[in-house]
Amino acid sequence: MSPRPERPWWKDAVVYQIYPRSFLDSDGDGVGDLPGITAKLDYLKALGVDVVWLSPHFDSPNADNGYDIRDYRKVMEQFGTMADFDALLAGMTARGLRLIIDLVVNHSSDEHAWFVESRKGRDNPYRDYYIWRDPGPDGGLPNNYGAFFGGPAWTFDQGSGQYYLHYFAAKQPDLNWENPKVREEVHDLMRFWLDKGVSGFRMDVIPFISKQPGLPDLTLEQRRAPQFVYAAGPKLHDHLREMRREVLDHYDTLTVGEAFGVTPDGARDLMDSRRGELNLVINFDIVRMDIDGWRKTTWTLPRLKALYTQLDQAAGPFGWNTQFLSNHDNPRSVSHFGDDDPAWVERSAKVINTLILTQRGTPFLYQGEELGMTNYPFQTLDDFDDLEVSGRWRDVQHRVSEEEYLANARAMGRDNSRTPMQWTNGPNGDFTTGQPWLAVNPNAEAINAQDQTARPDSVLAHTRALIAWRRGSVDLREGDYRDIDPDHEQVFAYRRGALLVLLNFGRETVRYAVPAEHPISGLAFETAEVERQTVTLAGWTSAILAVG
Ligand code: TEU
Repeated sequence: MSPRPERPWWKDAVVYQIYPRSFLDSDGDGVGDLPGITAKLDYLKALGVDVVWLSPHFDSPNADNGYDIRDYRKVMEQFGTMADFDALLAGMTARGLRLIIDLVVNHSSDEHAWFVESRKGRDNPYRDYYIWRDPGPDGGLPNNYGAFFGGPAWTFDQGSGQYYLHYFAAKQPDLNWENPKVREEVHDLMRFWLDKGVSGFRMDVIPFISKQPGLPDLTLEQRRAPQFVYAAGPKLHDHLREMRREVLDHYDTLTVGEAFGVTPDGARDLMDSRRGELNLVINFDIVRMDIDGWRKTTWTLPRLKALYTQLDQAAGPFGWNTQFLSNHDNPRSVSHFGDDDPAWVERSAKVINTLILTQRGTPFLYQGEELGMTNYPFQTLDDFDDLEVSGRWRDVQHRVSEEEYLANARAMGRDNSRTPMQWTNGPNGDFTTGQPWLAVNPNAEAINAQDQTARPDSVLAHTRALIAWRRGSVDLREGDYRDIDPDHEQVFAYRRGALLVLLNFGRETVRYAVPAEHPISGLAFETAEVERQTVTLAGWTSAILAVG
């Protein structure tokens, strides 16, 4: 790691995301838990990651798998106890690993004590913790906002005769950040976890916390992608700077904002180191490049490359990007951007992981990506657990066939990445001894950690080796990024400082002629056939060359 004081530690870190529900179940109830993670810390250490981002581990009725929090200071019962959390953190600290946790404060659960109070009536002291509105002039909804999980973003409360706002499910009421008490509560709960020793937060849909003044109706155009309106509230930057001043500046932290609804230029402001807001943002441009609402469209390699260049330029000298191709809300990277045919999955997962680990920015690997885990072969809509799949289906079923909807959910549904980790080729991949909450992918027989740990040519071995190599490479960690061949339809070729990275995104072998201005001086990582300036890349392989 870089010893230079002006370079923050998180720029050189590799982050690994854990979705606790699906990582490892230690007590046989079919749900992953904190002791399960503690049991695998040596696995993570051997992989070589520096930071774990833990998806929500808080008390929750699980309408949205923990993204609906009932008590911000309590551990979800299915995941264990506070003592289990402390043991996990101690185990990580002992191994030099840092932990960042999920801060979900755009909304809480409707079962949170604040909301239970708030809905008691207009005079309740907690009323203003949430966003309540009278019915519209026609007696109906206060405005035409839609919720991401289907239906309107408003739910009527009989008792008090008002509607409350929820951008996500009705069980996820939005908090009112205009209320200073809400902001203080959030600052307090952040301190609670920082004082325990966590190293920061991944902030869930953080751009949504500031609402549009007066909550005007969306235009037809805006209704297609309301996130861009929701993320553009006028107080967002003030709230973030206040959070920084009040809380974060007093600790050594990493903050990563989930920048849903933010353009690359907007993201630059959020992470500009001079502005004192966030350190990093999670950008949606790449993972959603081929998504239109619930529909999957197509992507091309030149378009993907253009996005990488755009994002790199948008970050500018005062920003720093995150590099990721999957998480718990997106399909598996090898199925989305690679080739998950059993004959190609290993090779292409290595190419995908090489892309993530050699771009300029802080890489985020999602659990199972180090193994090349794939999408799940869903057969019917009932196979999905995710409320997004059922909620959107209710919205569109009057105009879309089930077959078409299912085909899209199979490709893009969030449960693809939420199926349990595949540890061995045993029953349920040895994720649990009980009945898993979501089915284990049948390909655990072929794709699992035990097999890959033993095999030097595995995706896991490749990913480990590259993480280790990256640590020693200033070019990969700090070097400038330049795409040298933006139009090539099968090869992704880019400079990182004095390195040239070549990725073959197809099954056919390519004899790639490297332009003379990048004189090859040798192979830096991995083997490939190099003859003067020509590199032969077999189907779905990569090469990292020293040039200049
Ligand atoms: O997700 C933000 C988000 O809006 C999307 O990624 C979401 O998955 C959906 O596709 C929107 O259409 C965050 C969390 O990561 C996600 O798991 C939660 O469900 C959501 O916020 C609500 O907390």
